[in-house]
Amino acid sequence: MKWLVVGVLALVLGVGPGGAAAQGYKDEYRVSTVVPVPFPWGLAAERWAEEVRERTDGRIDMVIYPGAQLVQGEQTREFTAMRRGIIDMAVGSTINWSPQIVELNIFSMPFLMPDYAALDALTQGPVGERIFELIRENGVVPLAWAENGFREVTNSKVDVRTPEDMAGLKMRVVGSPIYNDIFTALGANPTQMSWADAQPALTTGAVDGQENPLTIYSVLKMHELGQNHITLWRYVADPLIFAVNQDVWESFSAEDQEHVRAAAVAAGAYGIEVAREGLTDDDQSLIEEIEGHGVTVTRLSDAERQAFVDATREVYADWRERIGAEFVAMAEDSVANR
Ligand code: X2X
Repeated sequence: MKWLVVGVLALVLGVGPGGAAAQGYKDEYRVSTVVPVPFPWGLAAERWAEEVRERTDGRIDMVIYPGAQLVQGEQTREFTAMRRGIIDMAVGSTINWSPQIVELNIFSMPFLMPDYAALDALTQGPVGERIFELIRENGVVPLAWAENGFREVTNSKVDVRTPEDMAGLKMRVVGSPIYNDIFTALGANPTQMSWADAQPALTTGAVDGQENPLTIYSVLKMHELGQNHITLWRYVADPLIFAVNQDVWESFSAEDQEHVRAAAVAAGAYGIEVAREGLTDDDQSLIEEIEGHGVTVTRLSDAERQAFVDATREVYADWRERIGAEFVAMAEDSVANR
């Protein structure tokens, strides 16, 4: 009798020896992102879904829900919703998940990563490993990295070359309190809001400025929203993480788990490539294209950049304690030895 019950249960759940696992699969897996195609973030997510569909012969059908719509646009709730199974999967920014995992703020430490090699040294080294471990401990399975990018500061009022130029600028900032601290230290007037609220705020001029990768600036045509002053300062960069709710992950056969992981790794490599296009030392074409719209792009000398570093040192020191001094030291080592 007992074995009959177990057998019936296995049938209902579609699991058990021989792995008729596909029977237990959902018709659709809901994947959360903040921005859609053609932003590099959306392209990475779409590529993941396409590769999974191909590799699993359609057994796993992933549908992208951009705009953080599965959490009503509140992107800082994405991680919790994925942990609880309200969202099956996500390609999420480290910024948006940092309210739940404080160590993710490492990528928001002002001026920690001067270049792409530094960013790679973190995601591909012990810092990245530790972050994946923390995500797993939180009931979510992380698979691979992609990239939103270095976040440059833009506004509709002035060329920003010194921290003093930012005095009183009304800035939209993202959902980790470290951003409020950074912009307050620089003398600006930061307001935290979701991406859903940021777009109308920029359109109506309710805020003077914002900070985001130039791929976001360019796809959104922010020059048409009056964001005519850009300063290249590479103060922080947010990587993206491909992840799956743990129960969903465990419902997949071992073979399909491998397909989903390999597809994420491939989509991540592609996502990083498109996120960097036109923004590297060798290829500045995206920056030049933006300048072609009459936008002023301010490039800081080392000394000028140092003034911003100095102005945010206290924030850095404060967040070193909050994130964990040992972990921050590990990151600093990785950057120094890149
Ligand atoms: O809200 C933002 O600025 C965005 C789109 O970059 C993130 O989700 C972190």
